[in-house]
Order: sequence, then structure tokens, then C-alpha cells
Amino acid sequence: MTSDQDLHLQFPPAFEWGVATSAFQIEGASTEDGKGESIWDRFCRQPGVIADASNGDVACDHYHRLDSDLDLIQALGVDLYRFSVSWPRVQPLGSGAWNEVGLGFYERLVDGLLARGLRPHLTLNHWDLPQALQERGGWATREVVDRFTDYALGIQQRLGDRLAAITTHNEPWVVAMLGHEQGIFAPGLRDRKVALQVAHHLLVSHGMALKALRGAGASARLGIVLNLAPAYPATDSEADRARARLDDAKGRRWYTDPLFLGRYPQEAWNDFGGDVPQMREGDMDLIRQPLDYLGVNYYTRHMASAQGPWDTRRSGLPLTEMGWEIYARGLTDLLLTLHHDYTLPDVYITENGGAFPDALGPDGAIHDADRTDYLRTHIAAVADAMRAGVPMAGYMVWSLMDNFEWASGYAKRFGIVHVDYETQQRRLKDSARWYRSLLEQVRGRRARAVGER
Ligand code: IFM
Repeated sequence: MTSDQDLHLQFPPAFEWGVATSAFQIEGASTEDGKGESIWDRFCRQPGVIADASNGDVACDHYHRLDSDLDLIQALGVDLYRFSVSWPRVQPLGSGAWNEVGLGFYERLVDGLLARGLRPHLTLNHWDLPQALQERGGWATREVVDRFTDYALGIQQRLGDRLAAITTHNEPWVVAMLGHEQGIFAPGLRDRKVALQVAHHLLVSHGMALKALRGAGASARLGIVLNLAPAYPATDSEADRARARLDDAKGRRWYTDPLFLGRYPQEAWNDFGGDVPQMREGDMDLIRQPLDYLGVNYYTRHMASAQGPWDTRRSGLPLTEMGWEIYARGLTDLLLTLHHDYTLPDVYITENGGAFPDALGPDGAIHDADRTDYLRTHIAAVADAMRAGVPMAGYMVWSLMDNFEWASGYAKRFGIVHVDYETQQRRLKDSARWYRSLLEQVRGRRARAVGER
């Protein structure tokens, strides 16, 4: 096994390291300075949908603590920061007028990162669609494709010259399926046909926005972020193996095949039957725009059983607080499968991390050895994939700090920095100190590489 001493040696000096967050999960200030309502603001107000009945009104109060949070990011020694723009903060109704104060916030954020030597990786859609667009049908309507493209161009015009990367969407599967089929995320709908139409519009809007951004001369690298889990059969039976292939086609390839091959996987298309989306001529060509990078969010594997949903406790592997199996090898397998199936652009792990109990010790520290182990083994899994030829470009921890974990509220903590929600005090957990020391070793190596030239 790769030791801590050796881990940084597995990565070339140019490999980039970062931490990630999203607007709704940390900003708060949900009605301030002209911000419009998002579908998550609205969803949280429904009784019973958020485990602890909380919302994003205050969250980590990042909106009011921007400078000290940027100092915190810099202190970790990372190269880049992945964040998202709240669409309704900059364009309250999702069309028409822009909100100058909201744009100013992101301008300060981007300039503050650059001043601290950090590269801004901006995500346009991390789920908080303006509620005004939802009233007109949201992602289920074709209109949203044009609105999203206008929004992308507005951000490009204002911030584009200073961004290292622009991601169109974060995890389209989650928006489509958890938001529109299972109804456990905003906007809380339960209709598979609608969900698949939403997925199609997310992909088309990705392609349309990418094309428009390139047309506008964007200098940032452009890509998309997918949540992917490799599918394994629960047993060696033919039935379970067939289920794993089908689950993979419906969960992963439904997104990656259109992006890289310009078509939906046939077996998933057949299985979805009458629920498949309506398409327009040219849609698949639009979706298959050249990507500068693919972002992969990895947390766990998927076990496929012909008997029905798999109970993760059956595997005997340690689980995170989300009940997700800890299986680092799955990350290597996933990356190798992607490398085998497609000609990949640069690949970033745009999210990876775990929720753990995180008790605050009597010494005022958080000894989250379980999270440090999780990060170490998954980073080693990335190194394994890279050695096997996968074009890995960077790795980002989810998350910089504890935050609003959607339907789980604030009870599940993913941060490497602890947030005391009473006082908003930030405290580095042991995992943050470990990550920082890994990056110090990386820096030492980079400095030596420059010295040797
Ligand atoms: O917190 C989320 C994030 O917003 C998207 N990816 C998964 C994370 C953990 O559930």
C-alpha cells in the first residue's frame, strides 16, 4: 500500500489539487441584496422534505464571510477552488434583468481567489434553478435551454476573462432523477418521463452553452461534472450481471454516451420504453461538443442485484454516515472503464469525500481519522488509474467545509473544515491538516522540479 510519504510522489508536479463547495450549500443570505428565490429555497419550506427541517437561509454564512473563507482556502495550500454561482443571485428571475450586487459578489470571489494565487473553477448549475423558471416548467421545458445559455454568456461576459474553468452542470443525473423521478430533491416531482426529459434538456443546454461560450471566445477550460459509480453484480449469476450492465447503461452511459459518442445507449433506451425523451434534430450533435475536461464525482460503488435494491450493510464494508460503502478500488475501476469506453479529455475528480461522525474532542480538535483514511485511499486509487494511462489532471475534496447536505440538512458533515453552526466558527479537522501536509510535499517537489531545470 502507498504510504503517506510516497503518496505525493505518485502525481506529476502539474497535477492540480483543490477543494469544492456549492452556492446553496454554503452562502446563506437567501433573500439579500436582490437575490431571487431558487427551487431549493422553495423546496425546503415544504414540511417533511429536509431531515432536520432546515434550509439554506444562513447555511455557512459564506456570503458575509467571503474574505476570511478565501484566506482559509489559501491556508490549505490548494491550487484551485471549485464553487458554483447561484443563478437567482445574479439573475433573479432566470431571464431578463441581472442583479449587479449578486454579480459583484462573484467578482469579489474570483478576484479574491486570483489575488491569493488560486485558480477559480466555476460551476454554472449546482441545482438552485430560479423558482421563476420552475413556475414555467423548469428543466422539463425546452425554453430553459435558451435561458441557461443566456445565463452562461452573462457569466462569461462578466467573469470569463478571469476563470480557469467553467463547468456547465453538476451531476445532471441527480437533478433529473432525485428531483423529478424520486421527488426527494427540488423541485420534488415524481414522474420518470419528466425526469428523462429533464436529463435530455440538461445535456442539450450543456452543449448549447459550451458552443456559445466558445463562440464568445471563452479562455476558461470548459466541461461538465457527472456523478458516477461503477456497477458491480451482487453475485456471479447471469441475472445479476445483466442487471449490472443495464444499471450502468441507465445511470452512467445515459450521460457519457451522448457526451462522447452522440447517442443514448440502446439497451437503456429500450428499457425506458415510453418514458424516453422527445428530441429535436441535431440535439445529439449539440450534446457531443468537444470537452476540455470531464469532472467525475465519486463517493461509492453501485451493487446491482436482480432481486431489487441492494442493502449496503450486506457487503460488510465500512459505511460512511450516508450509509454509502467505502470502496476506493471502485474509483480506479470507474476511471479505467471510462478510459476504455471513450477518448477522454483531461479528467478531474471534482468531488470525493465522506460524511463521518466528527465529534469535537475535549482538546477542541476533530480527530476524523476515518475521513483522512477515506481521502488517502481514494487519492491512491486515482494514482493507480493514472499509472494505467487515464489522463488525470486534478483532484478536489468534497467539501471545503461542513454545509447544507440537501435532504439530509446539516446533520451530515462532509467538510475537512468543521463549522459550528451556532457561532459560524471554522476549525480545521485532522483531515484538513493531513491534506495540507500532502500539498506541502507536492509544493516542495514542484520547487525542486523548477530548481532542476
Ligand atoms: O453535497 C453533495 C454535492 O452537492 C453534490 N455531490 C454529492 C455531495 C454529497 O452528497
